[in-house]
This record gives sequence, C-alpha cells and structure tokens, in this order.
Amino acid sequence: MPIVRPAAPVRIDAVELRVLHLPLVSPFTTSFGTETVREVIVVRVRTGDGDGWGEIVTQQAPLYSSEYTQGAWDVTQRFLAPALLDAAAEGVAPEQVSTVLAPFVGHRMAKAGLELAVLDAALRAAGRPLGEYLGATVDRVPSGVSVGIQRDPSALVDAVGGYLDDGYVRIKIKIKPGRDVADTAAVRDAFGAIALQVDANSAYTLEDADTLAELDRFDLLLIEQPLQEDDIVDHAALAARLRTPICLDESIVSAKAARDALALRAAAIINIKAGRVGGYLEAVRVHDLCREAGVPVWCGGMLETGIGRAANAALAALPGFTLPGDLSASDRFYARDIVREPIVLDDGHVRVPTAPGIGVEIDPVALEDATVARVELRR
Ligand code: OSB
Ligand code: MG
Repeated sequence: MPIVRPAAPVRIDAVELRVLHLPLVSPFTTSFGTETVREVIVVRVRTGDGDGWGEIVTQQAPLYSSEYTQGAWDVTQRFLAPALLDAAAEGVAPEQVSTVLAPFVGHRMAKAGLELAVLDAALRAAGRPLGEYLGATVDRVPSGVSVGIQRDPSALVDAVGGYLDDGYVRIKIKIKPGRDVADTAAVRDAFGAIALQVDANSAYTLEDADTLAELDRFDLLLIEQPLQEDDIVDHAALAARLRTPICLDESIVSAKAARDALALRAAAIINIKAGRVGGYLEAVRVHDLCREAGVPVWCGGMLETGIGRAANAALAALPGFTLPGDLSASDRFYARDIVREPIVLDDGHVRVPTAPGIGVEIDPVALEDATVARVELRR
C-alpha cells in the first residue's frame, strides 16, 4: 500500500556526514572480493526539532555496484546535500526528498541515506515509528543470514552450523564459479532440509547454464543474481532452463526496473534493498508492485550498522515480505554496533522497533570511535 499518512515537513539546518570504519568479526568473502572492515557513511540531519539519522550503504570499492564510499562522499557534499539544504530552508517532507534529488542521475545509495535521515527526523518529531509509517503489519520478522565463501566446503559447514545454532531460520551461501555445486552439496548433506539459498553476485554468464542447472537438485529457495546487473534478457533465458527460482538483487535499481524484470520473466522473486533503489519509499513502491503481481520479496542487507538494520526490520514487516531477509543481528558482523540497542536475534526473529523514527538511539562514543572523517554542511 502507498504511504497512508505522510509526515510533516522538517526544516534542515545542517547535514553532518561521517565515514566510519567498523571492523568485521570475520572476513566476508563474496564472488567480488573480501572485506575485513566495513567502510560506510552515516548521515545526521539537524533540524529545529532534533536530529535524524541515515546510512549510505556504499562499500569501499565499486564491486557490487558502481557506487562506492568516496564517490558517495563527494557527490553528497558537492550536489545532494546542498540541494536538500536549499529545498529544506522552508521545510521538506520525507516524501519530497527523492524529487529534490531526482535531477542528479544515479547515486541511489547516497540519496537513500539522505532520505532516511529526513524520514527519521520527521518521524521522531511526530512521535511515529518508521514501521507504522511504512505500513508494517507484524512486530517481528524472521531472520536469515548471509554466509560468505569460506576456505573450503568443510569450513563452510562449520560456519553454517554456528549460525543455525544461533537460531537463524534461513541460510544464504555465497557462490562463485568453482565454489558452487560442491559447497551447496556440503551444506545440504550436513543439515538436511533447512531453508537454503545461494547468491552469485553476478559471477556467471549464460554459458554457465549447465553448471547452474546442477543446483536444481538441492531444492534451493532461490538463486540470487547469477548474471550481470544489466542481463535482464539473459536472466529470462536462464530462468527458462532452471527449476530453481531466480531472484534479482543488483538488477533491481528502481521500481521501474522491477516492473520490467517481471514483465520479461527475468525474476520470480525480488530482493529489496532500500539503498540500491534510492530509498525506503522507493523500496515500498517495489514491494507494492511485486505484491500486486503476486511475486514474493525479501529484504536484502548491505552489512548495515544499527541504523540501517533497524530501518530494514521496519521495511521487512510489510506484508509482501514473505521470505526471510538478510536481517541478521548486529553481532553477525560487528563486535560493537554504533547504536545503544544493537539488533539481537530472538527465537530466530528480529524485533521491529517501536520507538519513533528508526527506533534506535546512536551510541555517541561508539560513533566517535568509528569515525575516520567528518564534515558538516550548512546552507
Ligand atoms: O549481494 O546481498 C548481497 C553484502 C554486501 C553486498 C551485497 C550483498 C551482501 C550480503 C550481505 O549478502 C547481506 C547482509 O547484510 O547480511
Ligand atoms: Mg545479493
């Protein structure tokens, strides 16, 4: 459903941006690389009624998406934040932020971070939780975990076993050419009929269809983004050759892209990430059109801090999110989160925050300790 009750405009006095470096509890390896430290941008908007917080989920290098942290840092200071500050002199409602930023092509993660900060400020001022605003219908959401590529299949089985012991209700393993069928077989053999899916992060081409078809025998929930971001027609061709449903992640950069992918039968399931589509409001639009089309969606993750993790829990509480998301606890990635109430796992679920705005408070000491760069922009 579209946003039922819009939020009142806020006047923004300043935008603070910080680059954080958060050490990961263990290296995270995908088909595109290994991360040991999460580099991320945190946004604070300062308004007469208090602060709002957002997160720009770019990574250090443009390997998952064309966006990357220093690029987002530059475009936000040079173009996005000045446009927002200009528009917000007399007040800007969260629903207007994407229109204000629309003249600037792309840079969706950067735009999403600004929009989230405005949403948080506006909803805190109104005493409304983000979940209620977005249309949440449940108070907790099932928690899946994304497991990186390990040294070998036996190390993968150990890692997955640990997460199952923690209570995660769905396992996603990262795959790449040469680390696909054997890794998946090892996990299936070790743990039987668990809810299991794989994510290729664009590592294959249509030439690999025979290899990918071997995954059909493992009864996976889905295979995520086997081909490149712009391979919509090839994904449709691949879908016709697999029994395993194809889920798109990287390709779905907007509600329009989602509509096109569904029309071309390139995806049977969609991973929704607010950063990738330019914000939580566009994410709701993707949700709405998929729900209309009877296409299941789930909430993806970008190794968020507690800010994005809390907001993702609110988004995933919408009724079309019928598959468990990558909504793990803070301690899946971080020994120390930057919020006072880290996201925790409770019986395989994550609670949807009920306090106003994103519903979590920043831990100023943890934030300061993680900060490697800071700027404040004013009108
Ligand atoms: O493809 O879903 C992905 C992390 C960074 C970039 C892309 C992806 C991921 C993950 C981690 O799989 C999801 C999470 O935050 O738990
Ligand atoms: Mg993915």
